[in-house]
Amino acid sequence: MTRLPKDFLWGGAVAAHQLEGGWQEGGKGVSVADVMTLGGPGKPREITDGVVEGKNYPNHEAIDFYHRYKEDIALFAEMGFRCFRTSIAWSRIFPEGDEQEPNEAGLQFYDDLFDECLKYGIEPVVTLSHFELPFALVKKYRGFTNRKTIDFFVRFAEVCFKRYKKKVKYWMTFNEINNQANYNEDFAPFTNSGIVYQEGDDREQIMYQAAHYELVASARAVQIGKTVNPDFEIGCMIAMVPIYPKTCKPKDILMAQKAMEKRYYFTDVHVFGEYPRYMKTYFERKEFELDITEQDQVDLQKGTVDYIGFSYYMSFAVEYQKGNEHFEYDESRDLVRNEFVPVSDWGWQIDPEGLRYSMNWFTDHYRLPLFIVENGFGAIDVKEEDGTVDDLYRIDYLRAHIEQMIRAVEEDGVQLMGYTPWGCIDLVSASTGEMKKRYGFIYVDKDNEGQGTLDRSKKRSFEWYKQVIATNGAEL
Ligand code: P53
Repeated sequence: MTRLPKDFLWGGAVAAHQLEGGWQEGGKGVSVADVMTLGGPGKPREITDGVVEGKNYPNHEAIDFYHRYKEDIALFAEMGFRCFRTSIAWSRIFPEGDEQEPNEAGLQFYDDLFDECLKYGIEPVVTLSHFELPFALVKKYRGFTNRKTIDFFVRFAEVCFKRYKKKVKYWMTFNEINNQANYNEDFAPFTNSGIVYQEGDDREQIMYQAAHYELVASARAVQIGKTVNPDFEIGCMIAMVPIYPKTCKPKDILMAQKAMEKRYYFTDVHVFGEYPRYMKTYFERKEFELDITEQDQVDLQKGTVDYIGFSYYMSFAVEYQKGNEHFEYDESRDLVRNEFVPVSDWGWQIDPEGLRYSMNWFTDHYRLPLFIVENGFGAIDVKEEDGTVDDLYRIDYLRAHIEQMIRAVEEDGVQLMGYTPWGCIDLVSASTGEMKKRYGFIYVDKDNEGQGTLDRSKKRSFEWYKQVIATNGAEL
């Protein structure tokens, strides 16, 4: 047997907007995910100003989990899931985001969903904000660029904590809060924070301000959560993409170190309740004027997280460019190909050892338990006539990563709570809006254009993962 704990949380992960559909059911409001069209590899999703007639919005129907969740959870139970990570679609609970009172139909939906999980002994693991900001908050307040949005989030979090305090123990506040470190592209600032940039904006400064309000909102939510139920485990959620130096030239090493700071300082604030010195000196040098009050600093200190939830798909590499005197990192400019690892069809660099490296890196820096809440391989699957999919490539990817994960626990002593591979059932890709980029153990019959029966069928990886769970990772 492996040395993973007996109660290790094996499961799977999804996000409401990527599978539920039912975008107008039960009084749900329009979310940021509802105004993003279909994109593709190298073709960013268009962000429209509201829902525009005639465009393809893949999240509107998604895989119709809203109506089919019982069937899907039965399949998760068959695989032996001990937990199921999903998010609560904010705009089901507060359709416009700024209401005083929550929407009962939305709350009831998640009561039913969590009951269905608990029926099988599956522990819900819940993300509060997973790229699902009510779109009205974007229009009326410019999303998280506005301090008022802190209060809207905190109200939403409090309602959820109170309502589900007996059903949900594991929480996360903001999904992949650090994606927006990539502020020169539109996708991450919009999905993380509801930022729609205007001409002439200082994109970087605006991003740091919005991220600050989110960090404060997270800390205030943690404080409230702990009073609602002291047994809650509330974590942050970081997109871990370790950044390697291209070579061992000292300038490449420094470049990678500085790039890591810009992508991961978010974790320092979540865990230590204060900004690291390198960010304070950076803000000073750039003369950013950020609204960070004394009360914010108190709140950050009082609302530190219990664990680090993170996603891991790939690693990056950077190279120092002449003239970059301060080793400034621009994710849309500075990444280079790492020729020592293969890439997926979507250009993601596959690097299982990077997972072990990341687990050590987090533990060395923060000394908190970790929870791998996303990992997986987005690939094009071919469905056979009998409905099966021979996805050996997915099994290979997951096996290689689980091997490294177990080595980090057994050989490096990392404390790990669980592992929930991404998109355990096929769903809409976040970055491209495609159905074709599949992650699931369960195939869903639907294509990029929205055609298909929505029928579910088991892939080869279904039985494989079931075995992995049954043997607690011993048989891969
Ligand atoms: P898709 C970028 C880098 C790493 C993870 O991604 C990312 C992103 C943004 O897409 O997102 C996470 O669907 C995210 C999920 C998402 C999943 O990774 O683009 O938390 O919502 O679906 C996979 O292939």
